[in-house]
Amino acid sequence: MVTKYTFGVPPMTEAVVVPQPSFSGMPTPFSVKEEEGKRVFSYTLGKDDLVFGLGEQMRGINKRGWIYDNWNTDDPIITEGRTSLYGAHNFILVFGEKTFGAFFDSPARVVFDIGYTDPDELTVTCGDVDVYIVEGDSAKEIVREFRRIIGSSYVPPKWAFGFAQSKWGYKNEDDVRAVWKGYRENGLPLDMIYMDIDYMQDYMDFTVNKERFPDLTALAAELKADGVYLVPIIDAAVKAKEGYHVYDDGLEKGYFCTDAEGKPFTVAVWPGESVLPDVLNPAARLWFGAQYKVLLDQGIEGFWNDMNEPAIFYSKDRLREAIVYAAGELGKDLDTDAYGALTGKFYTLANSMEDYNSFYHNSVDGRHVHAEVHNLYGYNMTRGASEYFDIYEPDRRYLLFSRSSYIGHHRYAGIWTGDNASWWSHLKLNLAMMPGLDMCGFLFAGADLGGHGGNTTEELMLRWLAFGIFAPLFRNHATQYARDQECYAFKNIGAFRSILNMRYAILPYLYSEFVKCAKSGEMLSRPVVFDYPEDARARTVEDQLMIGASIMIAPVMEQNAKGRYVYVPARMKMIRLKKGGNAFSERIVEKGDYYIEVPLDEIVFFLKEGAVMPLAKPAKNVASLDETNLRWLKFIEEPVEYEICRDDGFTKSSLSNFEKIKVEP
Ligand code: MIG
Repeated sequence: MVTKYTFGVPPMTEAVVVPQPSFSGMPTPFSVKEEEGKRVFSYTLGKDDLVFGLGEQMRGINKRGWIYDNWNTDDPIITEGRTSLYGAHNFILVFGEKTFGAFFDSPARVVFDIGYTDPDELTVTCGDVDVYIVEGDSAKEIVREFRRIIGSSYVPPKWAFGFAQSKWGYKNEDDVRAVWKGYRENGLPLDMIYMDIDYMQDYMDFTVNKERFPDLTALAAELKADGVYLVPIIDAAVKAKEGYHVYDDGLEKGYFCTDAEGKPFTVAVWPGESVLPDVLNPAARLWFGAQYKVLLDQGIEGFWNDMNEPAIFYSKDRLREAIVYAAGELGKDLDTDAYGALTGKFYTLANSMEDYNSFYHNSVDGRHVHAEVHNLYGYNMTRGASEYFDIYEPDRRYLLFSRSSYIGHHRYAGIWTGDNASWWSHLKLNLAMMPGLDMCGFLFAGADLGGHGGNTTEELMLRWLAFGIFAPLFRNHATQYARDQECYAFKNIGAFRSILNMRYAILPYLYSEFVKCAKSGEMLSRPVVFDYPEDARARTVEDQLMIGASIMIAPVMEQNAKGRYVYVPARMKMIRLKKGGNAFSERIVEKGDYYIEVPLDEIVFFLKEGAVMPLAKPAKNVASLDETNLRWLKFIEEPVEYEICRDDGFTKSSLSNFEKIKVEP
C-alpha cells in the first residue's frame, strides 16, 4: 500500500506512473518540521533497524551510519568520505521494528542523514516534495509495491548481457580492430566494443571523425557479423559552433537552456564552448533523441550517455570573474590565505552552484531554474533517446544507459555507476550498490569492471570480473590514463577465459531472472536478509548477495586472498564452477560459517534448497549461445518447473515468451 503526502509544489518528475491521491498532514511514521525554508522529516530508528536503498550511493548495503546528499555530481575522486555520486535515487527501506519504504520525490537536493548526526535518528531534508510511504508485509513486498508505482524496468537487447570491452583512448578504427582481434585470437568471448569521445569530430555529438573512422557503417557491419556491437558515447553538452547542424537547429528552435535574460546559457565541457539541450522540455527532449538517428542509420544499436549531471568544467562568466580576481592579485606579495583564495577561485569553477542557479528550463510544468530540477537532467536526456527509438523502430530494444539518473529513468534505460577507481574498496562498493539500485528499478546496472581511474592489477581485474558475471551490465572500462586492462593484456589469459566463459554459461539464468524481475518488480539482486528475514546473522551480511530466485553469491574481494569466509543462512548446495563453466563440483552445506577456497579461475556460489539453475555451454558471444541443450544445477527432491526466457533477444513483443521446463531431481 502506498500513501502520498504533498508538501508545497514540487516540480514534476514523472518518477511515479501510477497516480496516487495526495494527502496533506503527517507522513506517518515520519514527523515533519520546517527549518530555514526546508522541510525536515524525522524518524527514530529502532536500536537494530537497518536502512536499505538509495541506489547509487556510498558505503554499505545497510546505509545506517552516514549522511547522503542526493545531488548528481561529476567528481571522479570517489573516496570514502564522499556523500554524492552521479545518481539521485531517493528511496529508502527501513527494516526492523517497523518495516516500510519511503520515497522523497524531489528533483532538487535531498539529504538523508541516516544515523550520522544522531545514531538513532533518520532525517531527510529537502524542499518541496511528494513523500510516498510504502507499506507491505515484507521487505520484498514493499519493493514490489514501490516498483509497481514507478513502472517496470528497461530491458536491453540480449547481446547487451554479453561481455563488453571499453576504454577511453581507442582513437580510431585500428584501435577498435586491435581489441576485436585481441579477444578473438585469445579465444575470449566478446559482444561489444565501446567508443569513447575520440570517435567524434571535435567532440561534437552525432558526428564521426572521418580520418579516424572513414566508414563506420562498414566497420559496424563487419563487427556485427562476428556478434560484436559498437557502442558510441553521447555527451550532454552540444558544441556552440555556427555551422554545426545540431547547434544551429537547436538554437533556431529554442531548445537550449537559457540564462535569466532568455539567451542560450553557455558552458565549457569537452567540446569547448557548449550549450545544454533543454531536455526537460518534452519537444526539445525528443528533438535531441532524434539526433541519434544518424548513428542508428549507420548500424549502431547501443549508446551510453555521459556528462549529464550535467557536468560543467566552467562557465565563461565564472572563469572571467576568476581571471579578473587573479589579475587583481598581480604584483602583490601573497600570503598563504591569499594564495588559497586565489586557487580556490579556479578549483571551484567546475559544477558550481552559481552556474546551476544561472540557467533555466522550460519544463512541462513551467520555467524552472536548473538547481530546482537538477537531478532530472540525465534521466530526461536518456528518456529523449528512448522516446525516439520508439519512433525509429517501435518494437526493437536498443542498448541505452547513462551516467546520471533519477528514479523514473529506470523505465527507459540502465546506468553505470561512473568513474570508480581500480581499488579493492570499489569492488566492494560495486557489490553494495546493486541491491539499492534494484529497489529503485535500476536492474540494468553495473560498474566499470577493473576500475576506471588508476591502475588495476591482474588479480583485482579477475576478482572483479568474477563478481561482475552476476551483474547485468558486464563491462570492462577504464580511463585513458590507466594501464591497459583488456583481458588479453594480462599474463594469465587462461584464467580470464575461464571467468568470462562462466558469464556465458550462467547467461540463460541471469537473463531469464532479469526479464522476470523487470516485469514483476521482484528484485534480481537482494540483501541476504531479504530472503532470510528471521535470521539475525543475515542482517549483518555486507559482502554476499542473493541473485535471482535460486542463488547466493559470495565473491572474493581482498588482495592476495585465496578464499573467504561465507555465512550460509540455510541449508544450501555449494557449487564450484570450473573451466569456464564446462565443469562443476557440488556439496551440500548446512546453515553456518564456512571458509571457501576460490582460485582465480573458479567461481563458488550457493544454490538454495528447492531451487534449480540452467547452465549453458560457454560461447564466444550471445548470438552463438546454445540454449537448447542446457545442463541443470539442482537442489531438489521433487520435480520443479523453471521458466526460461525464449524471446528473440531484440524485440519488445517477444519478451513474454517463456518456456516452462520441468526439471527432474
Ligand atoms: O570527463 O569520455 O564517466 O566513462 O571514459 C571525463 C571520457 C568524461 C567520463 C565517463 C568515463 C569516460 C570519460 N568521461
